[in-house]
Amino acid sequence: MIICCTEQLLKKLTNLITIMEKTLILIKPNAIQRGIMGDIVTRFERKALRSAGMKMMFLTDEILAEHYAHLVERPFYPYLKASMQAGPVIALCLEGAEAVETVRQMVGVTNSRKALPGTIRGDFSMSGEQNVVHASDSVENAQIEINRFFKEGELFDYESAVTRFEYGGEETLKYMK
Ligand code: IDP
Ligand code: MG
Repeated sequence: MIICCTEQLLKKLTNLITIMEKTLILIKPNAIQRGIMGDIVTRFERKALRSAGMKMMFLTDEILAEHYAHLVERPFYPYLKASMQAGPVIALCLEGAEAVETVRQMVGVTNSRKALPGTIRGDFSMSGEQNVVHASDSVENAQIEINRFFKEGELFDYESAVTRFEYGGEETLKYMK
C-alpha cells in the first residue's frame, strides 16, 4: 500500500498534474473601469490558484438572464443588468483544491460594506451591487457556469513547475489526478 501510494505520488509529482476542482470568476465591468482587474487577478495568483482560462467578453441579455436566473424577478435586476453590461467582463476559470469554497471566502459576502477587510469585496468596493467580482457558489454551479462562459478549447491544462511546492503529498493524492 505504502509502495503503491509512493509510486502514485511520484508519478503525480513528475508529470502533468490535473487539479480536479475548478471555479468561475467574472471580473465585473465596474472593476475594469476602476482599473483594479490586475489587483484582483494578483490576489488569486498569490493564493496559488491556477488559471485554466481567461477571456474578455460582453454579456448578452440572454447569458445574463441565465446567469442571474435566481434574480431576474427582483426589483434591482434592471440595475444589475445595466451594471453588468456597462462594459466587458473578464471571465476567469481558476483551479485548485477546494477552489470553489476557497474563492468564495476570498471574495467575501455580497454587500461589500459588510465584507470583511482582507476579502476582495471588503478591500475594493463600497457597494452591494457594484461588488467587483462574481464567484461560483457551489461545485455544481461552477461546472454549469464554466460551460456557460467557456467553449471547448478555451480552457488549458498545462504543466506547472511549482504545484509540488504549493501542495503537500497527501493533498496531491486527494485533489489531483
Ligand atoms: P453573490 O454575487 O454574492 O453570489 P447573489 O445573491 O448571487 O450574490 O447576487 C448576484 C449579484 O446581484 C451580486 O453580486 C450583486 O451584484 C447583485 N445583488 C445581489 N443582491 C442585491 C441587492 O439587494 N441590491 C442590488 N444588487 C444586488
Ligand atoms: Mg451568486
